[in-house]
Amino acid sequence: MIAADTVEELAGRLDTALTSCADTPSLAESHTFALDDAYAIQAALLARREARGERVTGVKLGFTSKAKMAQMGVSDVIVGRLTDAMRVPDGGEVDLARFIHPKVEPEVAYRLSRDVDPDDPAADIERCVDAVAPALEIIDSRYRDFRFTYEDVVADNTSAAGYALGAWRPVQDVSNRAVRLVGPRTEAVGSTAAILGSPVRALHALLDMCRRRRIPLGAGQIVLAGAATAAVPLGPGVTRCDVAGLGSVGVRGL
Ligand code: 0L1
Ligand code: MG
Repeated sequence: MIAADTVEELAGRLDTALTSCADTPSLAESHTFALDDAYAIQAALLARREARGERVTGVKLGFTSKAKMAQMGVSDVIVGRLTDAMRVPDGGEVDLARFIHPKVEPEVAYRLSRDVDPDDPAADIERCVDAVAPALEIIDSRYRDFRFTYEDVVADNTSAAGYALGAWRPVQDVSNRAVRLVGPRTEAVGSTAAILGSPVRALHALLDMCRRRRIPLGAGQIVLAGAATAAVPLGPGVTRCDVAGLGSVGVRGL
C-alpha cells in the first residue's frame, strides 16, 4: 500500500480537478499504486465530498461491457459511489459548465429496499431490490482527455459525475431490452444485454465487489448497473434514454 499521506495527496489532486473543473494528468504518470490503493484514494475522495455535506445515495458499476473490459485489458467490473449532489431530476437541467468534458450513458437502475449484509454468505441481493428504472449516467473523468489506467479510474470514483432516473417500475426481467440514447447530435442504440449479459448479473457482481471492498449497500440506495451503449458526449439540448418496456428518462444540457 502507498502511504496514507500519498492517498490524501492524490485524492486532493482529483478533488481539486472536480471542484475547479480543470483536468489533471493520470495519477499513474507520477505515482505507482495498486488497485487497493486506488479504492483507498476513492474512499478519501468520497470523504471530502461528505465533509462538504454530500450524502451517499448509491453505487455504480463500470466496465460492465465486454468491449470496455477488452479495451482496458481487464476482466472485472469497477465500483464507484453516487451522492445526492450528482442527482439530476428527470427532465432537469444540467449546467455543462460544472463539468470538464461530460459524457452520458444509457443505463438501468435498481433500488434497494433492504440493507444487504456483506458478511452473510447467503445474502440474496435480488431479494433486496424492489424496483427498476431507466437511467442516464453522466461520466466526467477528471483526467486529461479521458486518458487513464484501470487504477486511475477507480481512484477517480469511476468517473461518476451525475445521474438521472426515470419512473420506478416493479422489479422485472430486463435482460435484452432494446435501448436508445438520443441527443441533439448523437444517437446510440444497444441492448441491456451489453450489461454483463443481463443487468441482473450486475447486482451479483456488485455484491461480490462490495464484499471485497467493504462498501455498504443500504436500504434506499440506488444501483446503476452499467452502460448499454458506449458513452456519448453530453452537449446542449435534450438527451433521452429509452429502454423498451421500462420507459424513458432525459436531461437538458445548458
Ligand atoms: O460508468 C462507466 O461504465 C464508466 C466507467 C469509467 C470509464 C470512463 O470514464 O470511460
Ligand atoms: Mg456508467
